[in-house]
Amino acid sequence: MSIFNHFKQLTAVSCVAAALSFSSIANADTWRYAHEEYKGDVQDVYALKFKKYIEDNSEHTLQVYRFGELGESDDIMEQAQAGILQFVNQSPGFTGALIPEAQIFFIPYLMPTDMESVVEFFRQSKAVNENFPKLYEAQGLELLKMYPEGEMVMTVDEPITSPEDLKGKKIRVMTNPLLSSTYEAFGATPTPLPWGEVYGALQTNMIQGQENPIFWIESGGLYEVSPNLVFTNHGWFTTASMANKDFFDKLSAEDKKVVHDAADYAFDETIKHINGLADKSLQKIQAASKDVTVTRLTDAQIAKFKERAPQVEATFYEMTGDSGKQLLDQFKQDLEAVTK
Ligand code: 6CS
Repeated sequence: MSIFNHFKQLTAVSCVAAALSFSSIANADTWRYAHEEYKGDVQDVYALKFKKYIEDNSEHTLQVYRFGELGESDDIMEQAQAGILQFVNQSPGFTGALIPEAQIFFIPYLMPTDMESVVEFFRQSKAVNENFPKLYEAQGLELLKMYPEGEMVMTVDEPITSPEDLKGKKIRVMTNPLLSSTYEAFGATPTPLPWGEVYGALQTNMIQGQENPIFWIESGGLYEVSPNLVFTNHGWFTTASMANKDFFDKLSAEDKKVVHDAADYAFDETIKHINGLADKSLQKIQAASKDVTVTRLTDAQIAKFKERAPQVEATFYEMTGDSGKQLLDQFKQDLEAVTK
């Protein structure tokens, strides 16, 4: 081969290489993902594992925004629906206005109390993995995962053991109407507030209690201003990660797979993280404050709260009609499958 031809061939090879690397750089996007919690919290663990999988398995990078960086939960949902964010993690506790059926998680005493059954339920449930994605899709969202964060615990200004003890107490709830019905049924005065206002409202006695998983009571310092923890066994804090649907639909088949696989990976890693987390957080709280009390309701005391659950279920039907009924039937079947 003449020097000239050799040079031509080399030039062609480097042009192809340059074009290939240019095209992969051109396809390398930075995606934005916002969630509702602080550094090291459960949603942050999920987001960082999701990021790791995406970055290890594609050209793309993920920018994660935590609570407050882009606003409250409702703000990040608006930004995701508008396509300003590609991904958002919003808990059903705030999604009730958009998707009334998402309030199903607030029917008290529906979920089992042991973590193994809860996790199996999220893995296997047809209601969670087949019905919910359609409901989110109707709002322009590709549901990636619903996952549990921890069992709900009430914190109150004094230890309580019955619905009568909650009379006259303003208890903060996330902003979904069904959760208000639950606390009304429990004998309290429900007070819906976005997260950013909860600590201050407890501190100034505008409200006398709230509910959340223990890791959050520890990480948000809620025990400092609401020190009486009451284990009622009435439900699990559930959350959900999702993508803007227009964005997702335009991805290549390969990228779509990476996104869903990243959600599976993040789910598994998050479940490992929450295993034992409640106990560790309770120990930290007890080491940090002498004012904290822990009340674990007896079965008889729980029965007094539980007997009020059917009225909340009736309200769920009123709020969601046939679609809610179908979902709840499926939900119950799925729960039976994992608890029997
Ligand atoms: O109570 C809340 O509003 C918050 N609780 C948790 C566990 N995560 C985020 C949410 O905003």
